[in-house]
Amino acid sequence: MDKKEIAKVLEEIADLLELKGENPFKVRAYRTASRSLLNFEGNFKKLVEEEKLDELEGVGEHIAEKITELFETGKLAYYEKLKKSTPPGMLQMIQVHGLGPKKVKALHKKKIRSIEELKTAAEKGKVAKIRGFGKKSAQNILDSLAHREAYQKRTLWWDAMTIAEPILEGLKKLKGVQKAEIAGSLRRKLETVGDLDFLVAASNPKPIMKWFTSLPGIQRVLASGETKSSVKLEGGIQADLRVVKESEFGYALCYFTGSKEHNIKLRDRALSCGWSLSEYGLAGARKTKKAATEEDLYKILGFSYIEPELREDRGELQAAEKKKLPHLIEVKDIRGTLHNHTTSSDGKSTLREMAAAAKKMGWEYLGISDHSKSSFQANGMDEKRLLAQVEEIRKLNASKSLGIYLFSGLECDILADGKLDFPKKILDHLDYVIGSVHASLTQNEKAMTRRIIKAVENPSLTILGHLTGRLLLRREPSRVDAQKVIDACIANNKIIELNGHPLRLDMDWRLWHKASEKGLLCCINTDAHHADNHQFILSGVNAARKGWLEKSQVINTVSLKEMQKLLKSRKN
Ligand code: DGT
Ligand code: CA
Ligand code: CA
Ligand code: ZN
Repeated sequence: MDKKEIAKVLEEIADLLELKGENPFKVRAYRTASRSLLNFEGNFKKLVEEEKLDELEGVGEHIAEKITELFETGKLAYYEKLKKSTPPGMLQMIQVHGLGPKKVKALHKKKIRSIEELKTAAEKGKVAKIRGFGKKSAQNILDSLAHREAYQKRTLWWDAMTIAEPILEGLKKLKGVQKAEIAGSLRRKLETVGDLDFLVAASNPKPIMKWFTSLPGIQRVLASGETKSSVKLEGGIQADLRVVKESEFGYALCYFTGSKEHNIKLRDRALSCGWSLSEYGLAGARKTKKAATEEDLYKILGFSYIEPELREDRGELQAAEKKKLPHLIEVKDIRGTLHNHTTSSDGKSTLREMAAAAKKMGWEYLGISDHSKSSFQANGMDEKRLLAQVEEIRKLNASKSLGIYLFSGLECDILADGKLDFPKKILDHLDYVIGSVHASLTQNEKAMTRRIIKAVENPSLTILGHLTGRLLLRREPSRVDAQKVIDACIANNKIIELNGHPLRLDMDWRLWHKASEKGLLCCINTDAHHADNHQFILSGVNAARKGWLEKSQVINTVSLKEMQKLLKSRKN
């Protein structure tokens, strides 16, 4: 475990001890130790290995032992024991956003001892009446519970894909399988998916169904029919399989790819020609109108081929009819990214490792943008460390030893009042500045919008990072008037990032089509915190494609020379 993860465990131990009503000094020691870890800027590994942890504030002999155990094994017996001895309802409740140990204890006293009881009590207005709660806090609890429920129903695209890919490979290898594809929202590259949909063409479905319903990672078989089965996989996600005849495959693939809204429009088009479209075929049409593939089907219905990412009923059919679909950006168009962290802040890989991995991606350049000082939890850099990094990058570029060009950037905090974390004279040393909101995320819409626009109007800012700060299936987006921010960015010649991290995908793809038509430029980044994270360019490009973006609307598709020019011209 690293420093940050260990700090989190210590904080959780403090919560659990407080729940148990332990000595407040003991509780406070864990909290102080957790904060000391986060604030420590030196070489943490060395500190542990040289047994000097007790030099940190709040860390005595006992806590030092626990930190060492976590650092070396990634586990802590004491922590596990503590969790086991806490009532499960309490453990669940403390994870509800906005409920700390004090509130959970107060609830417990009023015999509210599980998530279910909490929900009922809050709905009946009982929670609002408990001392220390009130109407607003009861409403916040209800909102958190609703989000929690919604989050549990879906899975991140990236995680779902990781599960689905080996299953698809398995299906393709089975004897008798003529075709196999992923369908549904997973194929449309939606940011989260409800379940996995597989489609197979084969003349004998039986052995395929048998293979599917006896996959190793299965929790439960939900349905097992002749041509359709559903299973629940370990981890809780459901997977559906359909087996069709090869002659039906094009129709079925289109149908099961969806979206439902897109399908309805397609069916309407067929109806207007006097045909009836289903997953099995196009009934009523002449024999010559037979679609072996999706391409054929769209053509028969009078459309050019529509990529799955666009099938969301957001104007794609009208565009396809007029042959005006965008020429969507592809991963191979990307020549580098600009939002990347290193061990100088909270990244896990060094500058050189990040650069080497980017070169392996086939990129020409990489922009380094570690955190600024106000992001102390992410080990943000102060002026001195930042300037040292600028110098290091300058030297590396001059030595030409990396085989890839590095840009000096910064992910600069946008403070609560809209100011940037560093003054102009420091930011002037950089090739570019990404401005991001990391704290005070709960401001109201007006304040947040004003704050971000103020940053956008700052001449030192080049790119606006992850607009809403959302973490998919974990944290709701902050409230902000995106249209106003988009307009401000266009007026001030600023770029908005499409953060490709599978948890973020922020700014949302639904906003890109219209914004780019107005002239907004995009930078697809990965927000890499590890050399392996450059892979996230795939989820970033997926979202860009869902937002109708073309290569020319994404700045990091240009060559190194052009990028140097572009960044220079955008410096005030
Ligand atoms: P999800 O799983 O919630 O992320 O979203 P999808 O789109 O994967 O939905 P799913 O798994 O329920 O169904 C897969 C596809 O099957 C869906 O995208 C379109 C098609 N489909 C399902 N139910 C209907 C329906 O009632 N009408 C039509 N036209 N198509 C449907
Ligand atoms: Ca699905
Ligand atoms: Ca499904
Ligand atoms: Zn970042």
